[in-house]
Amino acid sequence: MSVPVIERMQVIPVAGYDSMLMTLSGAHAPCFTRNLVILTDSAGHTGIGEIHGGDYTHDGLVAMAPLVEGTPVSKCREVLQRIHKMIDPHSTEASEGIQTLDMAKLKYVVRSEWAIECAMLDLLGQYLDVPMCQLLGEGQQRDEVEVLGYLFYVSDKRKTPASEMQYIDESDSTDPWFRLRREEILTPARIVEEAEAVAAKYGVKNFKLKGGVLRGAEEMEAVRAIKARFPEARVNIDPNGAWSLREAIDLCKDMHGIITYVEDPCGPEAGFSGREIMREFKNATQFQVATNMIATDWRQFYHTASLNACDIILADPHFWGFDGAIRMSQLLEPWGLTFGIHSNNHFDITLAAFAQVGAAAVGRVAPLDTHWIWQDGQNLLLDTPQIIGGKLQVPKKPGLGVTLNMKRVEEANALYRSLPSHDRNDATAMQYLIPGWTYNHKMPCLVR
Ligand code: GKR
Ligand code: MG
Repeated sequence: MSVPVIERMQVIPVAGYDSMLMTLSGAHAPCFTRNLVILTDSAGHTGIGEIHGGDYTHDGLVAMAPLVEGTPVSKCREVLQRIHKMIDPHSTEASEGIQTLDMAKLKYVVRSEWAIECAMLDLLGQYLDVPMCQLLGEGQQRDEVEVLGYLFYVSDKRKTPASEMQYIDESDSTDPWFRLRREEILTPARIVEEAEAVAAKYGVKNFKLKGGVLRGAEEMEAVRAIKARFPEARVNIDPNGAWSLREAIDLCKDMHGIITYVEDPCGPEAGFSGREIMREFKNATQFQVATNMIATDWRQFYHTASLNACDIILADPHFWGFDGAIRMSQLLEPWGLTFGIHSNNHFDITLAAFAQVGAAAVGRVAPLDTHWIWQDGQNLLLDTPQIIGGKLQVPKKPGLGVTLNMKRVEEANALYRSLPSHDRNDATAMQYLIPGWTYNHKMPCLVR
């Protein structure tokens, strides 16, 4: 039988609803955006991929379509090679990465072609009748993948004008987590309630608190409160590099036994890169550190590894590619370092993709990040992978192992088209909380 050929590539931008989640960059807007790639092959199969939203990524994908259509599903690597010849993957736009969490630079770190890689691996897996994880690295290592409970501070959406910022309301939901996730959560006691609700719903055993919102000492109180409530949990805090080296050391030095590892505690300062500063933080505190900021491509990773500046690399497949993320796990394993995955807001197609990558990663795998708990219910799939007992279930069907719900995709596309802007902007909502607020990568967003 001849290998099926990709007949059509559709790029469908979509949007979903979000809470007023707080980070160093400001406050999440009421909606987030993503781009879907849908490939159809001559055997009648559909391959899907999901990646970050925004016009830059969308337009890049549309320009790549002629390099994909007409190709046999077995030629994924050849297609990616053609794309890389066209777009120069080593362009300097991405070289600063997101060391300072500058959201305007995220679109250079995210590489559209990895959505095509995902959709092609989906088709190839269906053709060969194996799950995608069997096609990656050394094949499937596990059939469920631990995820962490990704906790955020949440601001009161009623402080923004409903006419302009229509945050989702779930106050009449019968699900306690669904109700809570749309309310204000700004104190240690409320963060503990959040952790309890997430643990009750998904069975997660470990937590990450997104910091960079309040003063570091207040965030440490929240971390202590989580650990007191869940003594067995691995608790991690991620201020996205908001603290100076001195502050980070002061804040963390007495937290051994409470924090398991720290994610991007500090970043570039005084002429030193985030990699050098993280190394000094490690020297001073002996804490393990994780990153999705100082190593977002192989060139940055070279310097990170040379300095031994990081112990846990959160290799988002949307930054590194699917093959690239698994290659990272293969590199880290013999060095005794740990692999993990970073996330931004996403739909359940990415959840399925994380399940496949998490299933194929070798060596030590940290519980994966996922924002899905904030989006759960807005499913674009008929068969959304489930998180049970804190473990994401790896789909058993071939390829990505999931099926699109086209009606939901059309609705999410209509929502996208109704938005005034498609790019992430965390400043607008923030300016309703603090008039005139502007981003400062060294100041927690509610500290002005
Ligand atoms: O989605 O707001 C967010 C996160 O803060 C995101 O921007 C970060 O990139 O979650 C990410 C992280 O772990 O640094
Ligand atoms: Mg992070």
